[in-house]
Amino acid sequence: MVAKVDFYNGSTLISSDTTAPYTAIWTPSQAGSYTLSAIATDSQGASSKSGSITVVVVASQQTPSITNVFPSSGTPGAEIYIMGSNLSAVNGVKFNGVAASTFSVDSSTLVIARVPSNSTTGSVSISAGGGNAQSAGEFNILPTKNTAVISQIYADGGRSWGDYSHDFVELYNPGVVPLSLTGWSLQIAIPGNSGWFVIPLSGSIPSRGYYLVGLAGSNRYSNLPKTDANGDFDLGGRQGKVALMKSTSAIKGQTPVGSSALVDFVGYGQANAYEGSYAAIAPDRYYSILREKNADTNTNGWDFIIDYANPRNTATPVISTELRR
Ligand SMILES: [Ca+2]
Ligand SMILES: [Ca+2]
Repeated sequence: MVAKVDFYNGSTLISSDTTAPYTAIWTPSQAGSYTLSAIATDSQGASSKSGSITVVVVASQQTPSITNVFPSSGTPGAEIYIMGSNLSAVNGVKFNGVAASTFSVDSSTLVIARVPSNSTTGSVSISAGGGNAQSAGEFNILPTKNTAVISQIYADGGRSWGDYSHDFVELYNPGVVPLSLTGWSLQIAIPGNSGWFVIPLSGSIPSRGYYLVGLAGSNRYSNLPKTDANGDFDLGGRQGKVALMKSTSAIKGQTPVGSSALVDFVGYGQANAYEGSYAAIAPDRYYSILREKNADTNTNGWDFIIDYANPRNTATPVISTELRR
């Protein structure tokens, strides 16, 4: 005859019952997976253990709320903090009705979301099992800056001492969305030639990614990564000028500085024009000139360092840590 039944959560006693029917009431304090079992003891002291069952307890579906969106403005692709309460079960985030494809639930009080590329200014809303919530204020969508920089120049392609078969110019997009190059051009001035050579560009540069323009070199072999655009122009080793323009019209005069179509310009070595007060150092043999940290102070002499050539193209993986800057 059963005298007592002990009920357990794992090895922790929940309660004991000495009268039939033998029951226990248990309220878990938090969501999780629990293993429950019971041990019956008879009046002679003999006992028998039941099989165990596993119970998964889910969080109660409480109504979420938004107390703050930080910052209150940003460009598409920017990371935004949505703060509030009961956010653990958030399963959707929208910016003025446009779903954010990238978001993560950090805690019950914080969701981190990226502004979707096609959203417009308006309130931020979230959906969760327990309901929906909307921000009190509007989130301002800022225009994406359509900008890129000339990130690397290599001028000794195809020489017996050079590391690479072709000269190249590399571009970098510091933005958080891809940058379309439709209607843009790379323009090059070569010592001994008057005027500018125009290389129309197409396609786009990935967010925080690169774009490789192959130039003159030895056609007997090629060891550049796949180029994204090409022009058979030979960059000078001692001096040169390279301009990225939002136009395919050839630059007039010695310098594009001051042109509304100018995106970025580099004059190196003994070039007769450059950004700011000093020309960049000239590249040499195995070496490229590279834009340090891809930053642009608009003085070429401050921005470029000389180092081993390292051509990168649109397929070069974006370093994921850069996304968390
Ligand atoms: Ca060259
Ligand atoms: Ca610049």
